[in-house]
Amino acid sequence: STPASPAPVSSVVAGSPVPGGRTVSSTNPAHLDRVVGEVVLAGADTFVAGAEAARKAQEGWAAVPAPVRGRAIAHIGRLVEDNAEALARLVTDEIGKPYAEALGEVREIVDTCDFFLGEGRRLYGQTVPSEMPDKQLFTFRKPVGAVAIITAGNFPVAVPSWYIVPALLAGNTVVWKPAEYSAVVSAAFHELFVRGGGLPDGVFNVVHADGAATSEGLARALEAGLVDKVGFTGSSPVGREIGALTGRHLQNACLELGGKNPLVVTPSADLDLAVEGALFSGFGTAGQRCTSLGTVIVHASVHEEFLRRLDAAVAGAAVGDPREDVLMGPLLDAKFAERYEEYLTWVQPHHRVRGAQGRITADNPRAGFVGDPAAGLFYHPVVVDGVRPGDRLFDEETFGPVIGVTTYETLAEAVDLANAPGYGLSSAIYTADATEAFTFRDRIGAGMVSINNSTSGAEAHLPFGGNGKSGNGSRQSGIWVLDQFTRWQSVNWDYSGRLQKAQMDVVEL
Ligand code: UN1
Repeated sequence: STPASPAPVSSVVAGSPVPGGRTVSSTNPAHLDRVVGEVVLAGADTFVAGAEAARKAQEGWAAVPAPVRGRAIAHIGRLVEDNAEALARLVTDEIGKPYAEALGEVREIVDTCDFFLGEGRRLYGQTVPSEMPDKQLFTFRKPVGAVAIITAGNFPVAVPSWYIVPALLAGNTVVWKPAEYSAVVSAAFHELFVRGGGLPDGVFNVVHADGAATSEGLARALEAGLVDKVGFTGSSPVGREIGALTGRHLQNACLELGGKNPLVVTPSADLDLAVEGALFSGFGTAGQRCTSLGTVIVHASVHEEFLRRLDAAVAGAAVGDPREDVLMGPLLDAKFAERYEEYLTWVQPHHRVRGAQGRITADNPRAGFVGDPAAGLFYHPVVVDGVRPGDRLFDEETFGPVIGVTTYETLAEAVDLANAPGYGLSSAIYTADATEAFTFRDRIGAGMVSINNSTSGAEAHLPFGGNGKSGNGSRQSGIWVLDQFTRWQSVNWDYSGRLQKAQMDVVEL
């Protein structure tokens, strides 16, 4: 594992490290006795200072021609690619994500840079005809300004890049608050971005802080008019708070929240493929993706056979050292392990617990541990059959390696069950019937639908985002995220030499 970094990780505001604060250790969740690095957690003042630095640097950064900003993004992408393996190893060490997935996550930064480096030479506006002669209408994209990005640690590098790359490309400056438990990875990411892009001081600030300091700092920065846009990836309850706070400042935050993502298995499904999809999206990243599978909704006629194959797959799944070729490593952090055990108490008497040999019960949640609980945050993958609306396991996001299973008779019923929890991020259907697939696509409330693929695995240039409890309708990725980080400016240019009044000086044929 990576040796502990000699200097503690600290916030960087206007190009300089910020001293002072409470020092905590970021540990390796696969070996809780191994410290990956020390982190200095700053207070609310530092968050405000980060926003101030972003505010000060913004005009200068916006004045850099967009194609030149695009080149900065190209250089960032190249540097990340050159350091991909080291960064992925750090992801594996600090949050326990299996190395292959961690490398894929780093690849996602490069994909995002690949997309946006070209956008530097596009960032198109439009020319629009006027209803009057000798007059031309235009649209321009303008940067929003100084943006605050607050991200979770389950995707400690890919998801931040989804915000930070387009924000910078479009001429915004950033204050970023990463998760405390992925601070060492975040510091490496920040360093690669600043160095790779040759970013002037203050363009990209990072503030390591806990939730309380961040919410106080964000509230003060908004009050002081230092932040023009907030991007947040995390839980639905915190998303609601941020939505309410930014709403009071007439802002529309970009919110990417939780999910309870359904996977429908129809009678015509390729069952082995569906099992593979359920395994990857249920237990990959130990079930801690926002796109993780929540509930399998399987047609009653194939329920037994599907479960038989899923049981076999789960029994054969490798759980262990995330540096090895495993399906699942440990949970991200002790606080998630604690919460996950609380979720396991939601198992009801009418549920049939599988996959952990039935050992997990409400009064014995720790029976799910692999090995010595003190050594690492390892759990068995758990399948709970017989969940139904009204059960917390059916209704609520668990953010852990447990999936529910329920049955349906008609497609309409499957869609109702899929929509019932009120989230709407990702979804999947396994079917050989195109009509069924497209009917599902039409009726499902989710922002993302997979047909014969798992609920996870978004690509960096397709809109990503959810509805209902999963967000406020904002979308990331590809050209669509530019609507988060730019605002349209409409321009009319009258070269007639007289005052032409719209709707009043009507030109007749
Ligand atoms: C998240 O869990 O916050 O589609 C993002 C996926 C990943 C991204 C997930 N590419 O699962």
